[in-house]
This record gives sequence, structure tokens and C-alpha cells, in this order.
Amino acid sequence: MKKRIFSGAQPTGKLHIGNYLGALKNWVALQDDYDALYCIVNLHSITLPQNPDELRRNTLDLARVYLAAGLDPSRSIIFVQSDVPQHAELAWVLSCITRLGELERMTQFKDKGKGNTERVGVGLLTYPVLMAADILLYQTDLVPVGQDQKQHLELCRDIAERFNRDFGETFRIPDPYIPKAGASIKSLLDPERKMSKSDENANGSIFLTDDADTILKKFKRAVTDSGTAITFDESRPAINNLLTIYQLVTDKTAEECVVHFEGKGYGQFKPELAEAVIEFLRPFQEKVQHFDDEHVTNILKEGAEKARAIAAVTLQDVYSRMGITR
Ligand code: AQP
Repeated sequence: MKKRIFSGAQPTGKLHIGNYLGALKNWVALQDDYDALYCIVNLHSITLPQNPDELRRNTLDLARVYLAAGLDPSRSIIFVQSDVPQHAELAWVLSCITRLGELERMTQFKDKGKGNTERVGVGLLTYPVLMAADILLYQTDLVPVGQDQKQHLELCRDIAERFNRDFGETFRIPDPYIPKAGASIKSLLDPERKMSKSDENANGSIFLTDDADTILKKFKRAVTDSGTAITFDESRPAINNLLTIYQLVTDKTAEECVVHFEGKGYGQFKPELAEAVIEFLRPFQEKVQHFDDEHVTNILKEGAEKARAIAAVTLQDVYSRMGITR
């Protein structure tokens, strides 16, 4: 039996190269060796206000991105979270055994809520419980995520262990899969912050749909550190980030990258980096337009049926262990 992986992204806007290198690239590689479920987590995206028409459009667009990146519906289950009502049901159950203090400690809640507890939606606080339900419903072994989700995954493990302790072995305890390189791609304008879809300044991110000119301009504007050597160096986060992007899109080793740029400066490095990213994105950009709405909708419908069949078994087990009869 293959081990199972589950992961997802929010349909909150245009995906950037951080999402691709930190998550999607690994999802595609992992689907060969694992029984994989890839979800479009639209219920997560409403933790912040969304325009309904845009959310509908973004949901289909994200499915197109999954397919163009190489997720294969004949090998992986690709589906939309709200098509499987067990996610929201299990989230309620798990919220009853999650502690308020645990949720208040989550850094993403502190960042996105900005300390404004009077006005911030409760969903932003309980988001990690829904994420735990997403993962635990499928008896997941491994969750490939970027560094930003590590804390939520640790909470998911704690919640599962608590449930198993109180009601008997029910959930498999999932492990995170965080890539060695690319787990946290930084903003091009501020290498202390992660590249983010919701960043107000579009120049900090390379979007998957950016054209060649835009990519070149964004890299030319990218901030640099003091010093000129093109090397991996933790104390120079800007060049570290740019060289990591170069390494991941060219599939070179770290050493090969450093040797390649020895004796060269930013003047040569930046255009070459831009060219490498443009070439990396080219096949994806060509493919992404070829999936029409009907085709994508059918794939999602089939995926949801398969996901519901697995999720229903877990939820039934949870309810019966808790004395809830249906
Ligand atoms: N900068 C990043 N570097 C590496 N991985 C990243 N991920 C996100 N940002 C980076 C990983 O991408 C997957 C999908 O992310 P998401 O859609 O759930 O959204 P997010 O983590 O909240 O990412 P964003 O781009 O910053 O979106 P907004 O601005 O909407 O919050 C996840 O596996 C994530 O770890």
C-alpha cells in the first residue's frame, strides 16, 4: 500500500513562484510514489473577505494551475474543499477538543489578525482546526507544505493525538514534508518577509502568469545586500533568496550554481536569473490556457466523489466513537 499525502492551496489570487517552488513542484514529484489528494481550499480563503465572483473564478483558475503544473487526475485526486462537506463537519468536532490558547499562539493569526481581536473574524482564529480536519479526514501520512505552515501542522498532530488518546486510535498522525530548498521563498523587495499572494506590492512577487518583460523588470528591481559575490550566504538574505530561486528553476546543485557565477556580479546574474525563470515558466504558461472550464469542472467533480468516499469513512468512525449516531 502506498502512503498517502494531502495538500492544498487557497484560491485567493494569482499564485507566485514561492507557491510553485515551495509546494506545487514537490506535489507533482510526489504523486508518483504516493497516493495523493490535492485540494483547492476555498473554505480557508473566506477567512478574509472575498468577492464571490472572483472566488468562483479563482477556484477554477487554481484547478487549471494544478493541471498545468503537472498534477495528473489519473494518479491524484484533485478536488474543491467545499464539495466534500465532511471537512466542515470534522472541523466542528475538532474545534471542541482544541484549546483557545493553542489557536491564539499561531503566528499566522497574529500576523493576519494584526492584534485586532474586536474586529477580526473567528474563522481566522479557527483556520488551523479546519486545516487539521482537511488532513486527518484522509488518514494522511505526509503533508508537503512550505515553512509557513509548519506550526499549523504541529497543531494538527497535537489535536489528532488528543482525539486518539480520548476516543481510541482513530487518526493517523501526519508528518510534515518541508523541502530543503524553497520552503520559504522571500519577497524580492524585502528578503525578511515571505513572498505572499496578498502582498500589496506586486513587484515583490513573480506571479506564474507574469510575462517575460515583467519578470526581467522585477528581478532588476529586486533588492540586493552589500557585497558582490554571488554565493549562498545566510547573512546576505537577498542574494541567498535569488540564488535559491535560480537553483530550483535550473535543477542545479548549490555548488554548480556558485561555480557558475564565480567572478560574475549582479549585472550578469540578474538577467540570467530572469531568463532561467522565464524558461522554467514557459511550458506551464503555454499549458495553462488549454484547460477549458467544462473539462476542469468534470475533473473536480470526479475528484470530489473519490474524496467524499474516503472522508465519509473517517467521519463515521469519529461520530460513532463519540456517541453521535446518524
Ligand atoms: N513564499 C513561499 N515560499 C514557499 N512556499 C510557500 N507557500 C506559500 N508561500 C510560500 C506554500 O504554498 C502553499 C499554498 O499556499 P496557500 O495558498 O495556502 O497560501 P499561503 O500559505 O497563505 O501563501 P500566500 O501566497 O502567502 O497567500 P496569502 O497571501 O493569501 O496568505 C502552501 O503549502 C504554502 O506553505
